Amino acid sequence: MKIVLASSNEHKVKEINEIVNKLGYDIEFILPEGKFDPVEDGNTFEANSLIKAKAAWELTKTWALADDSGLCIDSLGGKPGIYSARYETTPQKRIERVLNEMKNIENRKAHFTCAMTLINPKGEIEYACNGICEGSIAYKPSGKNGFGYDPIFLLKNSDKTMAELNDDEKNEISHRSLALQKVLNYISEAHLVENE
Ligand code: ITT
Repeated sequence: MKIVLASSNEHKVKEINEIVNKLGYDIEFILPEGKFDPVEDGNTFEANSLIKAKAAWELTKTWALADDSGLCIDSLGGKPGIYSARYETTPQKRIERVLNEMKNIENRKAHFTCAMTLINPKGEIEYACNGICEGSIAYKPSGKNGFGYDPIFLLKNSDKTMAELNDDEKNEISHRSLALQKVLNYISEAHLVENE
């Protein structure tokens, strides 16, 4: 089974295909051909996830899954939140902005969240869910793996950042992985594809 991932983020599709392969599902996620950049003007992760899933379905008229995700920091009132990808112009600058805004703040509690929406070939919402990964904001970046805010996201009950985990370790605990496992369970239980 092929599912279009409503995204232009190659890190996401790589992570998602690794998780699917590890769990033994006969599913391949592929990015839409050409430029995929729908206007994400929703007020929530769920709304933007639906916008992206519908845009991918419009292009392909086939199964489409969207992942809208981001970093929410308690002391910043949930920011960068839905603006995570647009908080600054480069990943490096986004990290610097967060560290600057958190400079004198003691409560560093934060979480990654991921809202997934699966659309069927008729263009209907087949399934939607969320995944959350709890942690806190480090005082400085560390680690080279992953992407985005991973180098400043300290995992709960650990002294490691998300970027210090290898791919398998991240995929065991990430917000994306937790949401994706719910989607895969749904696909399997609805017999849309057989689990190998
Ligand atoms: P698409 O919309 O094309 O899927 P995007 O990167 O713009 O790609 P989002 O709108 O969902 O995706 O924004 C997610 C941003 O949140 C992403 O660019 C990162 O900055 C951050 N983010 C999401 N998941 C992350 C993860 O696992 N590790 C680190 N940062 C993450």
